[in-house]
Amino acid sequence: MTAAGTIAVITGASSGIGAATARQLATAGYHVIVTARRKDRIEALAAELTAAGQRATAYALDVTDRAAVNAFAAELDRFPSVNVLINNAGGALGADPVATGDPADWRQMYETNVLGTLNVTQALLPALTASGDGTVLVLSSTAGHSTYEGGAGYVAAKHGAHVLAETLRLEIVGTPVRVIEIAPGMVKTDEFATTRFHGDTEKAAKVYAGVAEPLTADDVADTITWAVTRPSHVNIDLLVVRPRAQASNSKVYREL
Ligand code: 8X3
Repeated sequence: MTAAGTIAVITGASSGIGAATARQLATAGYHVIVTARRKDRIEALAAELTAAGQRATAYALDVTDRAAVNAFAAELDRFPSVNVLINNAGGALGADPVATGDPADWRQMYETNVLGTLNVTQALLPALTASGDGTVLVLSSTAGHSTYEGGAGYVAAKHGAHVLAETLRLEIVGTPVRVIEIAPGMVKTDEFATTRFHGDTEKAAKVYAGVAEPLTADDVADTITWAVTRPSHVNIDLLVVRPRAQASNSKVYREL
């Protein structure tokens, strides 16, 4: 897909992988529509990109609020077409065993990672199809493909996101919309682990302790940008990306 004149919507664009993806897609020539709950953050990001001569629009959005998502989709009518949707909003809450995990964390993770992706994908699919050349990208995780101790709530939610992507691809084959899933392993961002541990920065730091080079938000944004900018007939079904020091979710090399 060529970027000139095309619109890419990015959810969860206020930080981490979402913000990095917005920057890289804007650099690639897309008009990026950056959405997240934190209005100040996405407005600052859009202002930064616009000041650099790129095209960016901010729209405050909670992907779990279906009415708000529908209103957002209606707002997009003022653009000639919508070509790319990056479903990035989501994340982990808690790392407790099944025996003691907090159901509220599990519910919230299902809401953001699965229903949030469902809401935005359903609302934008008509416009993506009408564009004649659409892309739905789901940012899942290696947690969407295998499990690990303490991960069940997040793993279950990311398996849900994976299934959504895989099923949608089956259902819409023959339409001009492709469905891409990117599944990153360990990515060190400002917020992922701190959010997971409800603000406990010590526990968050342990996730990356001794790991030479966890992936960065830019590394993942790079794979997203690569996948989205392949020619339209090329569908990267699933791309799994991990740091070299991580062989599986539970097999990580640490220099301690
Ligand atoms: C992040 C990967 O290993 O923390 O999506 O579940 S992991």
